[in-house]
Amino acid sequence: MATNRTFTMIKPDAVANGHIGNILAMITKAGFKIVSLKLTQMTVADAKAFYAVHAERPFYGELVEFMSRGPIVAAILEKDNAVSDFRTLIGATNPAEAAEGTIRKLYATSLGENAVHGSDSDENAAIEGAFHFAGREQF
Ligand code: 3AN
Repeated sequence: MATNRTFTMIKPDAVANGHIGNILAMITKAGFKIVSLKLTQMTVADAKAFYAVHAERPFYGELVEFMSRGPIVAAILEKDNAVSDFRTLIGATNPAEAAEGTIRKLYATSLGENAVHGSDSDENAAIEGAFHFAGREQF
């Protein structure tokens, strides 16, 4: 059954480059309600666990190093069709291929450092949200 929540992170590149406010504004203007939100930093162990699904990929080490190198903004977002609509709002994984007006087109710097994460399924949205937020932090 489709749910109406997705999980996102504003990644260390976009936080370091001062884009938190603009990205949150794009998210809320697109109709997403923020139901959980925090500035946090993943340890290397956290990033390894979060991206365990990519453990066999050649970019895993680089991804873990990048995602743990500085603060991120973690958030759970609510909207009808949240997972799919949020993937549309952020654009393609590679910013060079991202559509005009998408968050990655505007703020991502490279394929590896692509500004934002968006869950790829309802199941992963629930797992990823629970990874970062206790039940009492989900409104
Ligand atoms: P998406 O974030 O669009 O769902 P995934 O799940 O394929 O993309 O990849 C997860 C993350 O791994 C990406 N956001 C990106 O930071 C990184 N990544 C994906 N493919 C590559 C690659 N070929 N080289 C370096 N990093 C990559």
